[in-house]
Amino acid sequence: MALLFYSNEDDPVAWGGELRKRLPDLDFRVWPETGDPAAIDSALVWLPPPGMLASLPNLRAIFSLGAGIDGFLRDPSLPDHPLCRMIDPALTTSMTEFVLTTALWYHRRLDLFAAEQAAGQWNQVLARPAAETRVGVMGLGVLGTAAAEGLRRHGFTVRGWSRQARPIEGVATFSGAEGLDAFLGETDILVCLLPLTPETENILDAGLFAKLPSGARLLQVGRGRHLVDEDLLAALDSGQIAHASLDVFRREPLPHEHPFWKHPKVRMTPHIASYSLPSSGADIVAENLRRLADGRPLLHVVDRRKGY
Ligand code: NDP
Ligand code: OXD
Repeated sequence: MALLFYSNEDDPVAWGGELRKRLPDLDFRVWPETGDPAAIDSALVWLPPPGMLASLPNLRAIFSLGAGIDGFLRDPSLPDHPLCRMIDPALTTSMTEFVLTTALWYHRRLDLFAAEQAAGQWNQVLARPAAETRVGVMGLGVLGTAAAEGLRRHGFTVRGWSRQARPIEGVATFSGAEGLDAFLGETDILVCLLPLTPETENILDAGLFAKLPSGARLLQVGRGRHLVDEDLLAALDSGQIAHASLDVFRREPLPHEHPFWKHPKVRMTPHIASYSLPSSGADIVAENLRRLADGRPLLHVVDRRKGY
């Protein structure tokens, strides 16, 4: 049986090479050169066109090249086979780096100095110790926990919020709707690392911004549909949010007429906060292919009822 690869963002040659190092007999096929679709029993894919997976009659497992699987669940024809998320040390490390870099950027007031430079002003504002900056991470899963631990190691005061209670050493953790206000109330830099589900869609709205201390900063690395764009623009205008760093957007690439592009209090990156690497990500895919062949349970299967 064969593995089908599809992605517009990931390199099939690199992935095929790394997987064959681990599974020399692997029949690795790259869309659209699929050969007989009936020979394909697993798929390693990112943002496949709707209906593509349903067209494979003998498919038994779907492996996502990314951590967030909301795009898969939007396909009404998605077959009911195990859907496994990407858990890769490189993906986790690159997200921790990005969160830490951005938190440090805000902590050292580089947003302020960029604005002062644009205004031709020279003001020496010194940063307080990192422990006086409170960073709140929404979502304490694989990526959120690693980011919270990285922030704590650096000396920030770290808070975290999840659906169920997730204790993390040295981090003040909160959970559920009942814990959200207390979590937000003492968060100077808010990091969104939630999955996109019906419960989390539009969660970053005016009501949530109002619960943060005035002048809070936002790092949005979850999914574009977490954020109500107009509410962020209003919060930036009022100063309730002092600055926002956005890596994900409702439409990607973000259309050029969108006000975020030129907003002086917005810093954009093109959905690059983190990424998996074939050299490390192939370990988990190869392990799951072995498990599939042996009939053993697969790793990192998405709970479709929860949506992540
Ligand atoms: P996980 O599934 O490991 O963790 C998700 C976390 O979110 C869990 O702690 C979960 O709570 C929490 N959560 C889910 N729903 C709710 C809710 N309704 N209320 C409160 N907490 C909730 O995901 P990952 O850490 O692997 O990834 C998180 C997201 O990061 C991805 O889904 C994707 O959207 C985004 N991402 C962005 C990238 C980028 O480059 N910008 C790259 C990779 C991922 P609990 O622990 O209780 O289950
Ligand atoms: C992911 C992403 O979910 O890159 O892995 O957004």
